[in-house]
Amino acid sequence: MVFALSHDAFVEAARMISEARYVIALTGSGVSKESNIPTFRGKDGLWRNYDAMELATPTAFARNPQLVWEWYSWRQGLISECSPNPAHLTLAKWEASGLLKSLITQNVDGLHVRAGSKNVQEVHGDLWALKCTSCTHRSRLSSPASSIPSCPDCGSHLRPDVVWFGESLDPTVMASVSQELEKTDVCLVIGTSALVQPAASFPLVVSKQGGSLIEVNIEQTPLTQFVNFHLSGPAGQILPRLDELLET
Ligand code: BJW
Ligand code: ZN
Repeated sequence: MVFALSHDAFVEAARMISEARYVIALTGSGVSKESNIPTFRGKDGLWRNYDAMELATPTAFARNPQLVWEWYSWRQGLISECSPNPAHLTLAKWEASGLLKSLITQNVDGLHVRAGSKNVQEVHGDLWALKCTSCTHRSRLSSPASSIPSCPDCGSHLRPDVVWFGESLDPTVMASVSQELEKTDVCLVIGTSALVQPAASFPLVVSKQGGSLIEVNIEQTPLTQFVNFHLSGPAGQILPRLDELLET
């Protein structure tokens, strides 16, 4: 593992990216921090003030749908006021230029898509998508829900189409992710604590098949010991700096 404290380490990481055959990125909530969206854990994280088990589980929703919806509505309002930051924009630029083949995100904020990324796997769902708790109805919100939305087909509660603890990730999305991981020789891991499974294991799949990992984070994570480069700092500064080096 190499900590990028020197210009040389950045140059080496940029070289690794430019010489790779198939580069992908895995992002977490830290990539949206500079867009003013709180992360989950750590200082000022969402779960410093809210208990995850009260909010991000199917049991919590069944017990108190009003409370869970209030939390999601608050986050929808917050996110609708935020814009993609230089980290999202750099990843979109790299995809457009062919450098980045795909993006796997744990985020439900939609900022990668708003930044222009096209090949995005939103493995934990989408904050604006809705699904019925009883039938197969699916729809989308265009503005924050002020109260619990009802299903137009059966009248049951609608819930955000996100992945809560104890729920499986969409098998179609997981199949696409597996295909991407198989092809990958360099994986950028940006702004995730690498604590939540199965996403935390995606980079390990890449490293076990001989690929390389470049981590971008303001802190070390359980993954840091396995990475080739740990670029320490805010993603909105580190990714544009790498981009400058890739252009020279
Ligand atoms: C910056 C920065 C800046 C800040 N620049 N960096 C195996 C072992 C143990 C447990 C399990 C296991 N397999 C499954 C589990 C259970 C569970 C799990 O992983 N638990 C662990 C916590 C122990 N996983 C599940 O339940 C998953 N389902 C599953 O596996 O199904 C099969 C199964 C079911 C039942 C039993 C067994 C298997 C589902 C997980 C769903 C996670 N859902 C959430 C909520 C989504 C909806 C919503 O948003 O409301 O997803 S939880 C939350 O955590 C959210 C995030 O996507 C996810 C990851 O968080 P993330 O993005 O990493 O954020 P943080 O805050 O943790 O970290 C931010 C990072 O950014 C930090 O490192 C900062 O330093 C950094 N940072 N500013 C760069 N400017
Ligand atoms: Zn329904």
